[in-house]
Amino acid sequence: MKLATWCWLSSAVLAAYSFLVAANNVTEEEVKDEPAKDNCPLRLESRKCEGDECPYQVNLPPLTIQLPKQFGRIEEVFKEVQNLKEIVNSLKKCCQDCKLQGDDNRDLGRDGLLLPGTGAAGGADDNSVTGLESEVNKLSSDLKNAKEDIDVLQGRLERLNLVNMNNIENYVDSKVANLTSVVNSLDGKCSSKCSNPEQIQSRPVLHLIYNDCSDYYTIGHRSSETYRVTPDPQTSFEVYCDMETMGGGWTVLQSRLDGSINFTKTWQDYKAGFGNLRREFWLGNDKIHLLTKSKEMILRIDLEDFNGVKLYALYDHFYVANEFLKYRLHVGNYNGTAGDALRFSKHYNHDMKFFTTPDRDNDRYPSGNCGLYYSSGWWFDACLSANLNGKYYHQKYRGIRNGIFWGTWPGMSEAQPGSYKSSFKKAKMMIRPKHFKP
Ligand SMILES: *[C@@H]1O[C@H](CO)[C@@H](O)[C@H](O)[C@H]1NC(C)=O
Ligand SMILES: *[C@@H]1O[C@H](CO)[C@@H](O)[C@H](O)[C@H]1NC(C)=O
Ligand SMILES: *[C@@H]1O[C@H](CO)[C@@H](O)[C@H](O)[C@H]1NC(C)=O
Ligand SMILES: *[C@@H]1O[C@H](CO)[C@@H](O)[C@H](O)[C@H]1NC(C)=O
Ligand SMILES: [Ca+2]
Repeated sequence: MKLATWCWLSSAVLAAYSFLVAANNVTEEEVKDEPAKDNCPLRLESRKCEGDECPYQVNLPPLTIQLPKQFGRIEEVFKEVQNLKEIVNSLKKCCQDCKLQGDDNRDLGRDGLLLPGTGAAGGADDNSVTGLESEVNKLSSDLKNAKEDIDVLQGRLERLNLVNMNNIENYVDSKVANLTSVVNSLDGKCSSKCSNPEQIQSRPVLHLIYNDCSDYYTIGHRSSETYRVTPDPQTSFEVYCDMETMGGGWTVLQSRLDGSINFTKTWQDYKAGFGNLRREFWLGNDKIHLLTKSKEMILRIDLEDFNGVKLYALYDHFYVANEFLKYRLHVGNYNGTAGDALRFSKHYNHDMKFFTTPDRDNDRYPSGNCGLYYSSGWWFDACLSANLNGKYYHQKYRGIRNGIFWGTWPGMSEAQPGSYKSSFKKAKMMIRPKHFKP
């Protein structure tokens, strides 16, 4: 019976609607910064006092965080959605009443579609049936309108994207990071304008925050060493900085050079990082996430084989998502000499893949765990055209290709199955802000 179909339709619309509202979208939102204030908002003054131990007072500019104005509108949208839900509910109830009525009049009912206009053709029929028909037609068009309204609202919700707390968190983080960098840059400027020139000698050391190695480079540190970075206001940790390659300022994420560290590790190990920063190590997925989240980064991969051939790959964008998103990899355009093994082909592409470890299968290989098979934690596809966390072999090896691998290396893919496979002497992954100029 057609009436039953409409009833079903209305509950389907309801179900679809609640699914859409529940779905969170992870698209990131661009946030525009206001133009910088040119005068110096940071003031350093000494209070009037005797003796040489005078207290200082630092006035920091107030921190105002403006949330996007669409915030107000999301509430509106929720209200509208709530109203619609009520309308759909009442339609549903109406529909059920109609069905009961329809059952009562079953004997008078007809087969076929109840379209507007059929009332005229069925003029000979009982009045109550015609009335019922037009009521049902009205209901069905109301329902159609409601569905269209819901579609429109769904579109608006998707555009707002504000259900996602990550956006807000990123926005606030970027504001705090910006304020910190403004304070850092004012440190030098203000001292010359401060009221008492005697204070310049004794000016207090402000706590400066270095997001990554490029900030150390900027203030004049030129030796490749370990430094403490603070990519996120709540988190700081040691990293190794490469201040030589291509101008310097690189934060090193991974290094292989002698096989002293076993890279067959668990999800938890790859999350926290392991090894020795001055030798071989994996910095850790949480740290890599914070470093790549605080600024837009580029990635450089340096490789050296046992014949002394050195090549590199450069990606003009590099981002690793958080653990909730399984540390999904995002790489930009390739440039370099080693070949684009991260995006080798349609079938072997590590971009946008989740991180997999021997104990956590997030890869695209349905019947097994690539991380377990290749003894590595990596952004496996099904399975690989690159794997810099494979086993360290000191020479050519046979069997499963589970060594350090870069599929576009000259001669690398030519080896026949069962023949000897070559590995790498050195591998290194490092990042630097995209707009950094050494
Ligand atoms: C998120 O939004 C994008 C476009 O804005 C869309 O392509 C994608 O399917 C949405 N994802 C979900 C889970 O709704
Ligand atoms: C901080 O924000 C100002 C504008 O408010 C902008 O000019 C500047 O480039 C930002 N700095 C950083 C490091 O993002
Ligand atoms: C590396 O660690 C894995 C897992 O603990 C172990 O199975 C493997 O034997 C180790 N490899 C070496 C060379 O020690
Ligand atoms: C690749 O990098 C080199 C050196 O940085 C640069 O000169 C060249 O323009 C880049 N090529 C592309 C296609 O980006
Ligand atoms: Ca799998």
